[in-house]
Amino acid sequence: MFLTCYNAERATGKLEVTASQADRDYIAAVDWKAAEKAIAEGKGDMLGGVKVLDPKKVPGIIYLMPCGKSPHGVDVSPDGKYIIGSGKLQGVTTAFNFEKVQTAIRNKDFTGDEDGIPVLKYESIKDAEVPVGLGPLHTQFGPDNWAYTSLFVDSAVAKWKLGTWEVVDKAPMSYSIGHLSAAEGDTVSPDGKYLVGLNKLSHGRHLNVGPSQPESSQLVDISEEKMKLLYDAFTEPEPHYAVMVKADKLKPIEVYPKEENKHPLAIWDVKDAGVTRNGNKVLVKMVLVRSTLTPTDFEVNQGDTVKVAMTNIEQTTDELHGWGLLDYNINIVVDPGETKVVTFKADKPGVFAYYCTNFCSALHQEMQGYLIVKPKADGLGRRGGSAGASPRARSRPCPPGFVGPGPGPPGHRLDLWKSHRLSQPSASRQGSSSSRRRSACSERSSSLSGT
Ligand SMILES: [Cu+2]
Repeated sequence: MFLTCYNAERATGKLEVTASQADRDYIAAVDWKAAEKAIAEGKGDMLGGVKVLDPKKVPGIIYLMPCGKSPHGVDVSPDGKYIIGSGKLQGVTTAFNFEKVQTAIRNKDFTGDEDGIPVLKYESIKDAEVPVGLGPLHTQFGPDNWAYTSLFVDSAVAKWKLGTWEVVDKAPMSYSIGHLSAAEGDTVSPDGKYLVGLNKLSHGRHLNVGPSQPESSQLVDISEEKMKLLYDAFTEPEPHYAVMVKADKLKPIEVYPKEENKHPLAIWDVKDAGVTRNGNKVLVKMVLVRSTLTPTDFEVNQGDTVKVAMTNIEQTTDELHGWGLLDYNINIVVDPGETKVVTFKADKPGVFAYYCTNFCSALHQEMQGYLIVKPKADGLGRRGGSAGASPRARSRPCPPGFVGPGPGPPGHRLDLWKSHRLSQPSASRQGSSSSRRRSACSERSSSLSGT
């Protein structure tokens, strides 16, 4: 197993100076089978509860291969013959020969040690320094001994051949490239055909939308002698070690099978949905299925601890549902066949909409309900009621566009609230809770009819 290591100086302080004193950093070659054997033989010291092998006490488990300063990646060729690594600011990448590494270890061909770890002689283990270009970071592989190295400083990908060490082509990247991913290029049988250059710094390639710049990646055709840029796409920031595999290798499950859901709070029938109270703890078992969240509303008392266990009983591919309760900063997604639980303290009184936050059908927006949190005491010192289906549930005074009152931002979908705010005179917003509710209803219907 190989890994890069840098700051061989163990320097601190001004690293631009202090960590650049030595000629080389290292690639560490770990004989993990020897390490495994040492552990089996009872070697190793317990450090903070973890068993650690000290190379000084257990020789033969790790060796250092000298490498250009500040190396980034280290990659092994598909046939296992070569180890490729280089300094981040070099103009060459080094191909080390694995057989030569093993021979050097056997012959104790060392130039010294670092904290008891033997350093192999560079000249004895390298096969070639390949002039790929400036800033080589990572190497991926194709069929027929082709290798592809990302060049951070040159902003390019170099194509070269293992064995002959000939650099045959360079594909410019429109940004500083970091990692790269060739089709199955990290396996013993690379597929060739495609390569993706993964961005490190896009340097204004895209429209500036703020301090954080969009990141991009570029798809390159590597099926022919000359590489060809095919496509430029956006990507998540800082992509690392992406792997490209053939689509037919992917066999994910499409839903969580009902029979495998052993969640103690899972329910599969709307008749089992409901609300139970134990002291000030309220448990809501909820069913999520197109196009209803059951129960469609429930009441709790201010201060209650509310646990909502929701089961998405769909067994249809891609039929995810969400449960958003905006005013309590809750928004979770439940996959088909999955049960998820959310617990919160109902500390804000009012009526709050909860709704499906994952588009699921034509009635997706209608898939919503209401949490009613009764205030601790009204103006006359009377306390709110107990948990259960609300009276409103039995005789709905409002259409689904109902806007809840409440002291904070109204418990409502943002789009509806926007239309509400735009058209409602401020005076009516200061009326009583019930008049606000009524005006919100009429407001909603008028805004609906107006659109
Ligand atoms: Cu839904």
